[in-house]
Amino acid sequence: MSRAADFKPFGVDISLDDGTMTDPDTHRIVKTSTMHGYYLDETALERLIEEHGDPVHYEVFEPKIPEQDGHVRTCISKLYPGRVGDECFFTKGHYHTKLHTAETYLCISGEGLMLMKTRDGECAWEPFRPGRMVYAPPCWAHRSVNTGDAPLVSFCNYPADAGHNYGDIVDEGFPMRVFIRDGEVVIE
Ligand code: PAN
Ligand code: ZN
Repeated sequence: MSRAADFKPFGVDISLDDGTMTDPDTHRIVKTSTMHGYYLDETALERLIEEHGDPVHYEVFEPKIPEQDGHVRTCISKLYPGRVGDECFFTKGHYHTKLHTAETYLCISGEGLMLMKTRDGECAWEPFRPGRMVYAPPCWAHRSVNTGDAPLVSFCNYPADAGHNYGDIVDEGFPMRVFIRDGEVVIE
């Protein structure tokens, strides 16, 4: 059986300028075509894919850390700016499979907000701006939204055995959506 102490210390380089991790073990690239069903205006999503060649929606860079109790998983999340109709680009969002696990997000660059919700319908949002830490408590699903014109980059940390439950968000959605209308951010 592996002992936690068998895992060796390491470090990674993160570029604060462009929001990337040097030599990540995992680099998840999420294209717009995987976002069907998430936005209010499905026709606008299809148009975006057709006219802009299925742009990258967001990227996640991670070092390899065992998904085991005691470890902390860490990543860089880079969400590109853009709109589907007038709705701001967002990440798919998830509950943690192990529901009673929290997460911290430190915003490195860009602007936006984190939408959060519980299973019993409570919802909240917190602004992201460079240098601001946002805490997603245990039991709160979380989704990042980019309201700006530059990538929204965050440094995230959470218990390594938390797991990700995307399916329930596909079924339930989020009660809040974020739009840019007449140059203003509208949350409704
Ligand atoms: C983050 C997210 C990242 C991408 O690291 O995984 O922002 O968003 P989705 O996972 O919703 O596609 C995190 O919350 N990890 O638990
Ligand atoms: Zn999470």
